[in-house]
This record gives sequence, C-alpha cells and structure tokens, in this order.
Amino acid sequence: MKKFYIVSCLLLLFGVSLLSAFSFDPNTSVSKTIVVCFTKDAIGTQDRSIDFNIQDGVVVTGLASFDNLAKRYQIVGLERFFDAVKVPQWNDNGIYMQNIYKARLASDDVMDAALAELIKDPALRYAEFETVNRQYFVPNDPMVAQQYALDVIQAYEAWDYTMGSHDVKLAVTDSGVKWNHPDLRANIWVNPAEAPGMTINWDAGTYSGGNGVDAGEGGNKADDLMGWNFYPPVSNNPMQNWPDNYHGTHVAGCAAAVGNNMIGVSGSCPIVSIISCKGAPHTSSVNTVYDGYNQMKYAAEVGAHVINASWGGQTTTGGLNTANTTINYCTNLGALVVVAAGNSNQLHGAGYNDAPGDCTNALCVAATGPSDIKASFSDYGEPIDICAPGEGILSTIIQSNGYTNADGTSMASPIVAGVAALVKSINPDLTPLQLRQRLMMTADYIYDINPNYEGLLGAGR
Ligand SMILES: [Ca+2]
Ligand SMILES: [Ca+2]
Ligand SMILES: [Ca+2]
Ligand SMILES: [Ca+2]
Repeated sequence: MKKFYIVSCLLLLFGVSLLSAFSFDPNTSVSKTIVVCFTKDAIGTQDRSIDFNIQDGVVVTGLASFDNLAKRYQIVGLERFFDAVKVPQWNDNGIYMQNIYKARLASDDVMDAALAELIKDPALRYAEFETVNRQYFVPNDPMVAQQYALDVIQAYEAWDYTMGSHDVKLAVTDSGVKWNHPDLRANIWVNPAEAPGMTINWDAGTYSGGNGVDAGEGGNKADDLMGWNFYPPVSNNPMQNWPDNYHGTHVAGCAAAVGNNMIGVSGSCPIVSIISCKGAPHTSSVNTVYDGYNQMKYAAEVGAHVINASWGGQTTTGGLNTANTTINYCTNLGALVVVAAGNSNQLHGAGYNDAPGDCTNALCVAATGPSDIKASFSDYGEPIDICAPGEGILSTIIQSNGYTNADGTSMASPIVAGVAALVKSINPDLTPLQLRQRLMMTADYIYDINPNYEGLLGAGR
C-alpha cells in the first residue's frame, strides 16, 4: 500500500476495478478505440490495405468473423495505425506494421465485451486497447527537488493526470496572503463578479476602481476582488506584507504555489484559484487568526470548493458548537474544510478537543515526516482523519518574495487541501464529504511504523 496515494485517489474517480479481465477506463485507454492487427492471410499480400465499406453504419470487410463482431459491437470505422510504411515486407513474427488498424466503436459501453471477442477472431493477430500516453512530467520549478513532500505524496504521478484547474477555488483562511508573490500571483482568484471596472496593480499589491457596492455574488462584501481583510480596519484587499506574518503566505504556497512556472516551488495543486482571507494586521506581528469562522463562512459563500484552516485552539467549555455549525454550513454550500490538527503533541478526544480540527465534518490533518513517522510536535487522537508531511516544508514567504522551510500541521493541512483541489479538478461533481472520503480511502497505511499511535492518526498518510 505504499504506492499511488494520489494516483489511486484520482483513478478511483473513474471507477477502475483492477479485478476484472478487461476494464476499459477512458483515463488510461483511448475512448471508442480498439487496436487490431489483421493477419497476413486476411489482408492478402502484406503491403495491401484492407478493403472495407460501411453498410448500415458499420464496417464490412468481407472477413466473416470480423464482420460479425463489427456488426455486434458497432465498429463504425477503420483506420490504419501507421501511415505509409517504408519497409512493408518487414514483419515482427508475422505482425506487419501496415496491418495494424484502429477500429472505431460507436460507444465505450461495449469496449470490454468487444475486446474479449476480437481477441479470439481468427482474422486478427491481436486486439488491444490503445493506451493514453502521458508525459512523465516533472515541473520546471527550480526548487521542487527540495520539496520531499511532493515525492512522498506521489504528486508527480498525480500531475500526469491533472495539474489542477483555475475553476477550483481554494480558500486560505489565515493571516492573509502576499498575493503578488511571483510564485502565487498566477493562482490568485480574481472575483469575476466584482472585477468589471477594477484595476489590479500587481507590482504594488493594490487595486482600485471599485464602485463601493457588493455585486451580490455571495459573501456580502463590496469590491472584494481577491478575498477580504477581516482584520480591523477591515478592507477589500487581503494583501499581507508584514514579513513576520507570513503564515498565510506559506500555507498558500504549500497548497497552491504556481507549478511549472520556472520559479521557486510548486504547491501540491499547481493550478488553482486561491481566495485569500486575512485575519492579521499588516503593521505588527501576531500569531493569532482573527475572525476565522467568518473567514470560512465568507469563503464558502463566494464559492470556495476547499477551505484550509491552519489554525485552531482548545475548546475550554467543551464547545464545538459554533465551529461545527460553521463547518456544516460550508459543507452544505459545497466546500470541504481542511484543518490542521495542532502542534502540541497532544492527544485529542478523551476530554481534550481543538476547534475547528475536531469538528465532525472537518478533514483534520496531523503531520508526518519524510518517512511517514508522526512528527514529534503533531497532535494525534481519534478525531484526526489523515496525515501529511509537515516537517521542513519549503514554501513561499513575504520577505524578498522568498521561500523558507517551516514545520507544522499548518503545512500538512494545505498539502492535503491542495490534493483535495486536484481531485476536485477532475471530478467537479464530488460533494465535500465524498471528496473527504476519497482522500481518506486512498491514504497509505502507516500504523506499522507508528505502533504507539494505533488508531490515532486517522486513515494514514
Ligand atoms: Ca462582493
Ligand atoms: Ca462592486
Ligand atoms: Ca513555482
Ligand atoms: Ca475527524
């Protein structure tokens, strides 16, 4: 089970069953296509092409066995796999290049049955699905080699399927994001409802031209072009430029630093739209997050699909009510809320709870290291749902538009949030709770190397 964390996560979306003999999957095989190789006897001389015509919409070749199958499975076209072969007499143990054809079917529904029969057709040397060939892609960001977490979660394999989508909105509820960081700006959400008439100065980190009126898109904020500054005095620009308050910027980069842009690092989701919510001042240093639940509510109302909360606190009155209600509201509006477990090596449950991490519908993330061993600082316990790397995570900061390593469940959580955004990008119909379940189902088993935490690290990493 050490393989294919995200990959299996993505493949499951297509209902792959690894158990059946053939299992056509449009993610791995070309749709409505079966590659067939006619025998030399069937075609005649080896450099002739097959003669066929279309009758009642299906291929007729004069080869009775093949034509029967063409009719039964609605083979509607035939085309040569290779164009003119220079050496037609060459053959590979009787397989002639020019005798290989793509049979086009009318539907994907009969692919498995058609292949099973075509394989037995005496007019054919073989029949097989056509593999979808993908680039074995490693992005060009110069610092990705330092991002061990991407290897651990098998991001590169996942990125062969999807790099994400700007249609997926990932909210960072935190201290605010330096949204003009060169390695973030291409992934910053620009609110289409408020954008008309507004102008962004990317270098200055400012914008202008709002009409002072809420466009009514949700969230109830006027001219909220990229998110909202919840920290008094509130404003419509969530830019965070105070170097010490880089937490939100680092979190944003863990999930969503722009991938393959020849700059710095890549988030676990290289292409996505970041909604920035700012709950910290930009004139002094703090380690608190102001108005976090209002940030979550806002993000869900403007359409976030994934909301990250790398913050929380112990509930002193046993009260998770407001936190649970907020997360249930966000879930109902279509957002999965991903939350950091906490950094106190504290057991959750058994009389101790953190909010919002321990909320029923949150995806609560504990931190592991490069070899999947629980990070010494990470909280643990029955409410934890999943683990991700959180030791020495390289990501974006404010100072000099730079990068630094940081430790924390604060980093593990957005790595998971980014994966959630990846999965969402290729299956937009998943509900938040289906998305949450998908991530948990496909996590790797890690209790063998964390024997002292049996049952206390969720579904694994
Ligand atoms: Ca608005
Ligand atoms: Ca407006
Ligand atoms: Ca980058
Ligand atoms: Ca939980």
